[in-house]
Amino acid sequence: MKRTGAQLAVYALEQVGVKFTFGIPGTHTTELYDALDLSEQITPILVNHEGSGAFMAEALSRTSDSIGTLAIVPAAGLTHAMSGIGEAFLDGIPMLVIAGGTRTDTGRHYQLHQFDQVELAKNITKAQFGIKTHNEIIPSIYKAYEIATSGEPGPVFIELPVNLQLFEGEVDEMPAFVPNQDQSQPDPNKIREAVEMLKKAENPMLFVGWGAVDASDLTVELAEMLAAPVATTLQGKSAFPNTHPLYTSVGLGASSKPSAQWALKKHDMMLAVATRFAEIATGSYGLDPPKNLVHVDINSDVFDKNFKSEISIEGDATQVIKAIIDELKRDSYTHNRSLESITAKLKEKNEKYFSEWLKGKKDNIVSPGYFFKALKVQLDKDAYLVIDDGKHTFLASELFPVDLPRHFISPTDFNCMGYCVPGAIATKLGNPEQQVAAIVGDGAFMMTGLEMTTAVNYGLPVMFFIFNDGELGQISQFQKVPLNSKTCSVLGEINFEGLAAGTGVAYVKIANDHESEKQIAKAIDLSNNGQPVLIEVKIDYSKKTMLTKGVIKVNLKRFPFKEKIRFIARSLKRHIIG
Ligand SMILES: Cc1ncc(C[n+]2csc(CCOP(=O)(O)OP(=O)(O)O)c2C)c(N)n1
Ligand SMILES: [Mg+2]
Repeated sequence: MKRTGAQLAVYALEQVGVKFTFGIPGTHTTELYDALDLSEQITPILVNHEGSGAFMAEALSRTSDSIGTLAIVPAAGLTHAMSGIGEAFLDGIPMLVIAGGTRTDTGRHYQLHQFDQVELAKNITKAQFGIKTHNEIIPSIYKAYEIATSGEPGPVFIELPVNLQLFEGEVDEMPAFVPNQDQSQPDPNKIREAVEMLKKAENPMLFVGWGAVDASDLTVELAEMLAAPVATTLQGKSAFPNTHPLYTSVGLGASSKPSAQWALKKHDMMLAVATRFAEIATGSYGLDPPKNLVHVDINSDVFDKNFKSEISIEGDATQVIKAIIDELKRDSYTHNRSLESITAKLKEKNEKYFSEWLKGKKDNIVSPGYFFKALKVQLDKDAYLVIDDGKHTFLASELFPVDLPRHFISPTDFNCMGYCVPGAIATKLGNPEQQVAAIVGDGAFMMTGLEMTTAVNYGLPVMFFIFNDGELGQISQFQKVPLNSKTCSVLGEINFEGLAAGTGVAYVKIANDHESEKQIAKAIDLSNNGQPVLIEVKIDYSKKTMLTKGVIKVNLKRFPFKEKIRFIARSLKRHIIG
């Protein structure tokens, strides 16, 4: 049968369940875009910048059941998109990146956008496909989807040359997509060993990451069977209900909340699932090696990288946790700890920590504690929170409890500013019935904030809360004490009301603590009535988060003695003499 390459590609994308593509068309993708437009299943979404498009694809994969997909022009589209592809690559998020390719049938050189894209994509995607014939298109997209969604998921790159898209070619068949059912099981001997260790432990603790996000119910069951406190990574914050009495904090070590520090101090055995003990999760590796570590991950590369494990189990989080629960049940295991005293201690520590953020309402600025309290009370229980990277990230992670899996997302290990506005738009696209609140710093907002026009164009009533401190706050705070300067971390004046008007979103301002509740209610009301809304929050960043305190503490401690003296002397000199 004869089909154009564009038709074949769209057929394959439909078969693997794609619902949206993100990107900007160019001469190398107009046929693809036309075929996408004719699809009843797929809607191609126009973005302002492919970097935003990639953040959108990433966020759609995180918060919905269809895979985030890019449709971009060769080279320039790919280099722009790399920020979001990097997020997906380091956080294990499935994504399909379809780029047009220059003509392969003319023998011409120095074509527009001509570049070795496959080579460019190598360090930032799980696999790359440079398609050469019509017959390769469907099988390549199926294979790409399988790679993107299996093992540790990730982005996969596909180059589709423009001549294949444009012209008809003969294909042998149009096969339907049949998902690979192969599910390798975790090693039963290792499960047994882990169970023996859990049974012997006096104070086990769980630490879970994003890879366990769909195992939340099982993790709750296991934590309750063990009476074990639970901490999560930042990506994995929603992998365990934050209002559960056994939940402690995001992070492990000096940068985690006091409840997690208490549990860590007491633990004599740790079951870590789907975490790499990366820098953010551990607050710059600010903890002693976990005791009797059982490390579970789908990617065996992560074992023994940062902390040595006693037992490592390669496998999917859901399967491994289920297998452990089944074995414990078979042994009729019951713990002999006092669940009440453990949960009472965690409650006391968590409540005390939160109360430190509520030290009296201010008249001229917004305190993070009152803000997040009011936001939590007023948002629906199934609202999504999308965060960017900065000081606001850690405030949200410490002060806003999230109970439903995948309902809190943030750019974490690749840590790319600019994620939030596009990420929130895609989250709303994938979840039109749920509220979506974006929490973004003023600096990060300046990177991709104009994408609010996409929310307007597609009728997506996201609430964009901008924490306006006039600075790149997370960085300026680290400059202030040691350097007594804020080099390149003070932003110019930004007229957010003007930006709202210019992009067609509603505008609400929160200037002090007395206004928080009323203005949040107003924003939610506007959003519930179909209006995207920018909420400017005059935020008070004077109080440090645990993350900040912990990172400063552990890093300074590690400085060589002479360097420590030099830093302290320089700081004193700059603060005294200037
Ligand atoms: C693409 C990119 N550039 C620079 C950084 C370094 N960085 C991390 S947080 C931060 C400050 C963010 O400022 P803002 O968005 O205003 O958030 P705030 O910290 O003030 O809440 C910077 C510059 C980064 N993570 N990503
Ligand atoms: Mg800021």
